[in-house]
Order: sequence, then structure tokens, then C-alpha cells
Amino acid sequence: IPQAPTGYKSGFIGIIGRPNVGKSTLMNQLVGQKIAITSPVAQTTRNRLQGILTTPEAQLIFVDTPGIHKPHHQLGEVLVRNARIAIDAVDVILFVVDGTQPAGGGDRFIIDLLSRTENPVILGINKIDQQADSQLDRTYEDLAAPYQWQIVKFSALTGNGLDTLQQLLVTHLEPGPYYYPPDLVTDQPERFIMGELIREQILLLTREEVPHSVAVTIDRVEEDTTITRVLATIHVERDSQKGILIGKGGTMLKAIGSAAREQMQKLIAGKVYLELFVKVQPKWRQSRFRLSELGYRV
Ligand code: GDP
Ligand code: K
Ligand code: MG
Repeated sequence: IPQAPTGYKSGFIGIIGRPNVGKSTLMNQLVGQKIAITSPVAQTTRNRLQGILTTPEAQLIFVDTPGIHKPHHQLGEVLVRNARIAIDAVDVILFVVDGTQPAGGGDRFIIDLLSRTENPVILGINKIDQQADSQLDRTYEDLAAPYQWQIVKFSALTGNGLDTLQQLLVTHLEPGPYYYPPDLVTDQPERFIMGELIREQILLLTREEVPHSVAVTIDRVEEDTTITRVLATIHVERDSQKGILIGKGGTMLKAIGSAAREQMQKLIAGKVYLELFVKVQPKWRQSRFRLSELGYRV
């Protein structure tokens, strides 16, 4: 890693918020590449993932966290605990809310968590591209008022307002080194993102009952001069879910595969041949061993 110029700033920014407010979309837009998968399904993000933005004046390292919510099973508890750790392990908190939705219990729960941190907090009101009712903003402003958090409004989808956000974040950073090489956009290996791109298509294409019990492993990546061959397994809990994933005559698996392959080609800027398998592993969500075996930090 090269040495940063004198006066250079750097630091970690925790992106916190309830599910579906647009945290992952925001991170992708800020770093300029799709490194975190997004979908309308809550709990799309399972791991802590870092997005790195290096500018001439600062290196901003964004930590995308799973949305904070009340846990229902062991995977849920792990997710919430990781989000709590993230709050204190960073330099600045970006608390993202959905400006198209009224503030809810989930937001109050997070505000309660954030009220105890020493770190500076910025309230980011997202989805201003879709906002019809400015009254909603006021409810968030009122919630933030007792803590005197700075407020920024933006659209993670269109990028509108993100320059202002970026400038404000830099003012909160201290002088520091490059934590990562300037050309790196994420701390995650390509293989992990490949698995996530498959999981994203499952979330987008299959029925409600499948997504939460799915995990994807990348079993093999073979790089040829002209094509990259990827072998991956989708792990589910029940035979019925396997049936849904494969679909009639294999149509669903084919659709998942071809959409994921397209995304992977963008990721690696090259041709990909993707082979997908589906495997039933009962109750993997309950098992810590399984979770870590599949690559989740528990
Ligand atoms: P997360 O759960 O907080 O990480 O949320 P995601 O990034 O997965 O986004 C949840 C949904 O909100 C997705 O369907 C996104 O396309 C959508 N979304 C995110 N940001 C915006 C935005 O600025 N405007 C609009 N209209 N939709 C957004
Ligand atoms: K989501
Ligand atoms: Mg997310």
C-alpha cells in the first residue's frame, strides 16, 4: 500500500438502518461498483461488507451492515450482534432512513442504540427521488433533534445529494493512512461477491419462503484465457425449496443462472460459464457450525 500524502484523511463509516432503507444501494453508488447485493427483501445483506472510496483528499471505508431487527432465530441474532459491534468499531455513523416511509419502532430501536455511542452520527434521509410527503422528513428531523445529529437528504438510486453527503463525511474524518490500496473497492474476495450475486437472483426470482433459508457456496473457479468457469452450490433446508429453485423442467435454475452469470461478467469484466447445483441441508440456519462453514462470520 502506498503512503498517503500529508494531511490525507481516512476512516471507517458505519452504515446503519433498518432493513430495506437502501444501505447496500447507497454503498454501491458511493464506491461506483456493485459490490453489495440489493433487493426489496429484508435481510438481503448477511455479512459485514466494506466498500472503499478513495478520493484525492480522503479514503472513506463504508461498512455495510445487515439491517437491525428483532431476531427470530440464530442467524438473526448473529446479524444483530454484528450491527451492534459495527456501531462502536467505526469513526462515523451514517444512520439511513427511508424518507418514503414513516419512522417506525425499528428506527426508534436504532436511535436508542445510537444515543449511547460517542461517535458522530449523521442522519441520512434516503429515497428523495420517490418522496411525495415532506411531512415524513419532519418526523425524522424531530427524532434526531434531541441529539443534534446533522441531516443530509439524498437518493442512493440516482446519486442525487451524494456529493454533499461525501463532503460532510470527510469533515468528520481524522488525518490517517490508506487502509487499503487506492484502487480497491471492497475488502471482500471476488468469490464471495460471486456467491452473493447468485443469492441476489434467488431473492429476486423465487417465492417468499425460499430466500431466507438459502446459502450459496462457490466451489470452484477456473480461469481460462477466454472464459472463467464457476461451479457453485445453492444450499436449502427442504426438498420443497429445492423443487422451487429448480423449477419446472429446470426453468427457474436456468433463469437464476443466466441472470447471475450476467452480473458476474460485469464484476470480472470477462466471460463467465456458470454451473449451479442445489443441495438440501436441513436446518443450516440453526447451526453455528454450518454458518461458519458456509462463510458467515458468527
Ligand atoms: P438495505 O436492506 O438497507 O441494504 O436496502 P437495499 O439497498 O437492498 O434496497 C432496498 C430496496 O430499496 C431496493 O429495492 C432498492 O432498489 C430500493 N432503493 C434503495 N435506495 C433507493 C432510492 O434512493 N430510491 C428508491 N426509489 N429506491 C431505493
Ligand atoms: K434489502
Ligand atoms: Mg443491504
